[in-house]
Amino acid sequence: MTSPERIEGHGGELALAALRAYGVKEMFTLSGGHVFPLYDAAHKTGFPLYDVRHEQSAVFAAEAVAKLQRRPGLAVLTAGPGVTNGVSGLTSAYFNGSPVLVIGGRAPAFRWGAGSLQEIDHLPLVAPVTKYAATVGAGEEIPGAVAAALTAALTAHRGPAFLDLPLEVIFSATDADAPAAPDVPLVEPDPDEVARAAQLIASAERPLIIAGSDVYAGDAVAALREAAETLHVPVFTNGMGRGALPPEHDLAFAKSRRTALKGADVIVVIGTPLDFRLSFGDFGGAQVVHIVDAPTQRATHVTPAASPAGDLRLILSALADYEGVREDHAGWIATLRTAEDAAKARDAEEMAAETDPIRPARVYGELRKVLARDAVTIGDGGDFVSYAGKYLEPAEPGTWLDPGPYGCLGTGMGYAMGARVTYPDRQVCVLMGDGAAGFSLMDVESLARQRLPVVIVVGNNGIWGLEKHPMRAMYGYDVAADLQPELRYDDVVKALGGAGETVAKASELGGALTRAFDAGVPYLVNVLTDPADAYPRSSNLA
Ligand SMILES: Cc1ncc(C[n+]2csc(CCOP(=O)(O)OP(=O)(O)O)c2C)c(N)n1
Ligand SMILES: [Mg+2]
Repeated sequence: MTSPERIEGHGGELALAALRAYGVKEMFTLSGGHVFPLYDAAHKTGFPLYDVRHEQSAVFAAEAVAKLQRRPGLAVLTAGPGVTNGVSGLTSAYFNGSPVLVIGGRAPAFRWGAGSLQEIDHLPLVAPVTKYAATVGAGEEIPGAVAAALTAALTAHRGPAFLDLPLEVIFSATDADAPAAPDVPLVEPDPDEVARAAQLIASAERPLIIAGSDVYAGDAVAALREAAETLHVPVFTNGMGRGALPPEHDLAFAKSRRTALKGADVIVVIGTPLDFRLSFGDFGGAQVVHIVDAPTQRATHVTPAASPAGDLRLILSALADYEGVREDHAGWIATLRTAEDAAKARDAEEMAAETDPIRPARVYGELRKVLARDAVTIGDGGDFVSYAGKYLEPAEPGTWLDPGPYGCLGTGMGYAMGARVTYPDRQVCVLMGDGAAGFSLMDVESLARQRLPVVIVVGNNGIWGLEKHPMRAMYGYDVAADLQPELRYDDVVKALGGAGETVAKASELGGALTRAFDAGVPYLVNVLTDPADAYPRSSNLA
């Protein structure tokens, strides 16, 4: 450092100084010479660095950190194949609105086109799935570029950003202006649109809230609760919104969704798109209020009755302060509670059922007995994860990680790494299909070597269940949908430095799960589940 206003060093040092200023606390990476200066900067300053066996896990780990902690997550990927291997992770972050920054190495600019190793222009590949993508042309531009990329990533609607640093830029020493303190703009909602939404909700007879990931990402969980309580509106959740109201809250609902959607006259969708998960915003006769964190998130395929766009805390606090006439919706809430209780009783039976082979419901019944309230659960798979969504009830916000609407298999070990780094002392549990396991299980080696214990529960039905059953229903036969039955994924984990066991009897699940959480190393419980069991769904394409 020359003075408080100027910093000097090689490109890696300048980048890391700016990254720190924006709250980045660790780097996820897989080795590559093009990015050595970033490692050098981290090594010399004790900045935590975690490495993986496939770049997608680095990006997923960065995304988990970003999702859970509401701050930027960083993945550093080498030029060319390192970056292209990270594209599915970037795309998932784009769909999830996660503030992930990928810094790529890049072949040298001074001989661009001459055929350097791993030479490709990354920008056209990543531009459609990032909010900001740029190549940094000179060392002194690095802090400014990092600040611009992270400002874009952190500004609602949040999302990933990408920078690449040509070889001579990242390796050369220079000096530059020190990064300024982050200044992330707040998106101000239109007060008239907020008032219109409040009036619609307050005067509805049977209103209903569906709160999604941006409520957590926008740190608006408390404001959501206040708005729901003062306006007396039942709340359903999806994605990172799950757990926003504790399950025992009078207004928290999960199982009576069908009754609620059928009966509601006003449906308030907050912080989640009107996509396939919400019948594309078509709820029959009900009016829709769509509350989003930025104007870009407004649906273009439907016209809601009102659609306030802006900082969700501001919008939800304004709803909570509504002073007009408010209904108590007591009859409507009681109707839903009756449906909810009946569904819960059915679930409880399924979760206790003693079947041979084991059905997924029982796995979750046993898991619920050993999971702590603040446990982080991660879903990576098909039907097995749909069941996790149905039977697990996150008790606290920010404890449930699913892949989001992009639906990318393979998040498992990366998300687990990000969750473990975030919460060194909590339970971290990955619910994994046996098919999904193939994408990231090698990264158990990364977890074991870096002493990052997690529990992995595999629903091992020997098939790509979510594809096999629909294909059979559609064609009467299936192809490319079988996996090796009863494969010992626990032995794979043992070979990689973890531990595990196979469970074929329901009565043995409890003991295995207890051992898994006590193990202190990555531990895989390989549960042989019923291949005949298919998750009931209306639309079967995934
Ligand atoms: C990267 C990727 N490839 C393929 C798919 C399509 N897909 C969605 S679910 C699924 C089956 C998952 O099988 P498994 O993990 O074994 O879970 P199961 O349905 O058997 O419980 C597949 C192949 C996808 N979503 N993402
Ligand atoms: Mg399977």
